[in-house]
Amino acid sequence: MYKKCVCLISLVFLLGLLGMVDNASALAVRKGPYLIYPGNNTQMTVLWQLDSTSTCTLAWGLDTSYSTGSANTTEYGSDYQHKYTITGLTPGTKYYYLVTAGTIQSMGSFRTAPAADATSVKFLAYGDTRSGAGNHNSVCAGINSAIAADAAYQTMLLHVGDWVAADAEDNWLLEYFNRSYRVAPSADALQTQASLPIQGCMGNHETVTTPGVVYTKYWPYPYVAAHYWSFDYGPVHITVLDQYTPYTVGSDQYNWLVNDLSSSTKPWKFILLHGPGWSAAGGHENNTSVQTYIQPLCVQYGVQIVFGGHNHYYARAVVDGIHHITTGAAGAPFHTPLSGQPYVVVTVASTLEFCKVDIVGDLLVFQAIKASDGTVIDTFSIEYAPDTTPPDPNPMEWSSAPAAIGSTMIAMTATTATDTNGVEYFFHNTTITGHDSGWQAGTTWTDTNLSPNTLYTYQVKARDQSSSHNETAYSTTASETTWIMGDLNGDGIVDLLDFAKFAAHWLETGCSSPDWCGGADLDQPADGTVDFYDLEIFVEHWLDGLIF
Ligand SMILES: [Ca+2]
Ligand SMILES: [Ca+2]
Ligand SMILES: [Ca+2]
Ligand SMILES: [Fe+2]
Repeated sequence: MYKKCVCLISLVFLLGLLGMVDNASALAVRKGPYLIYPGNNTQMTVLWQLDSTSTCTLAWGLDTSYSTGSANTTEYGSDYQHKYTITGLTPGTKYYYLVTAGTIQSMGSFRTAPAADATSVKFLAYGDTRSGAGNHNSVCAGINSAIAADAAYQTMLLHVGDWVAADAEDNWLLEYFNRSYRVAPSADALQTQASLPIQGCMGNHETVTTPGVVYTKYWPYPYVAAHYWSFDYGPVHITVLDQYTPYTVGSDQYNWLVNDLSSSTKPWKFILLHGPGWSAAGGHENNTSVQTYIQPLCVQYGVQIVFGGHNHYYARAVVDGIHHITTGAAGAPFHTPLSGQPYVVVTVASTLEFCKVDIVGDLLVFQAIKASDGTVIDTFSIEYAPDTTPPDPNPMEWSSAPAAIGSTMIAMTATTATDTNGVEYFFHNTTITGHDSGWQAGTTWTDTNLSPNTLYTYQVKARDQSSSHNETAYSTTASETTWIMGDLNGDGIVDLLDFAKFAAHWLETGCSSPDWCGGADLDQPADGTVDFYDLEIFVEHWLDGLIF
């Protein structure tokens, strides 16, 4: 009994000692440092994860003296994660940073996003890294070589999703953030992650196990909702979609997308999603929701490229001038593309690859690159033709000048204008405020709730639906007087002809704007019924307009 106790106590003591030794020596970096571009060109977010608690220091600067600034960080959440957004940086500038955790030092560098008015930019894209950590590491070796050959590619790396096989801790640890691959002489994936903000979307594999939970933990992008968001990068606007949250017409994501694309004034617009609308099958079929809901918006709002993956090869389809890229060969087991698929112009099977985009002013050059040797496996260019001309005619013209159609209504029609990017019209009541049409698609507009027997003046203008919204000059002004109260036929006198019309609507209900039961619902505001209240007003105005 005594012996047993001693043994147990010794064992417990020994275990405790081991634990202490373990705690003291085992501080290690589990992930990162890696980067997220938070959408502001004077900022960069640096993230890393340790395996135990430690206060860390992040220092940064224009060289490896890291002398511009520094900050201490403490972990957030419950899993030894650290995250710090450096602010006050100069756009388009390379910075070096150093993370110090205990005796461990991890270095990296990044380039801030270009100035908002920059006209040139380069960036990279890849996807479907998934369970092939070794393959992923090889692709990163190719990416690192591309940056070594042209430092201007140290900007950002888009990821089209399927980062891991399943959204579980072990997958993220052993797959995307795997630290054991050491393709000589360095760990290439770690170097890529420490050098480029990775701007990604969610793939279907990130919905496996815990849908998006661990994904969001390691990639806390500035989501608008669910996992969709957007950001500007120099002359580029990138919209990141979440295909595992509804995006059908009328859904929150769809409405956000319409607003996002229509309000961006950037010349270059790209969409990042996982499952492409047009690809070469052999793995997954085309995503018909992208075809139905996303493609029309690409046409309408001038999206030039949709980046996708899901199929593990490179492919390009061109539909109505929009390039649908499948860049899904950065790690996962290859699929074999089928030939003869609609709109597909290029497929490259069984080659680890990534994409390079090089924009100089109005010219974009795209290259798909074989990761192992830098060979160009596909290339195309897009010339951006900015819309600088307003619709025709300019100034805008009247098709039908404003004409009263009641004592409270004036209707008018603009000439149908033409523009390659579509036209919207704006009718302006210059007499009183609050009576403009707002931008509308139709050429006809009726101004309502006006005062009887009052002169109103109007102008109309048009604009195109390009991102620059070029406007025509206003038309000539045109004026019109509303009919006098009780004059239901507009001949200027309240007489028996009007009474006949009034009687025809007698006791009618459900009168509504703009007609108000032929104008017989006279009370102000009209109550929807032609009754004694209206008759009283009609009688009050009997023979108004008659000149004695
Ligand atoms: Ca135009
Ligand atoms: Ca009349
Ligand atoms: Ca009434
Ligand atoms: Fe996928």
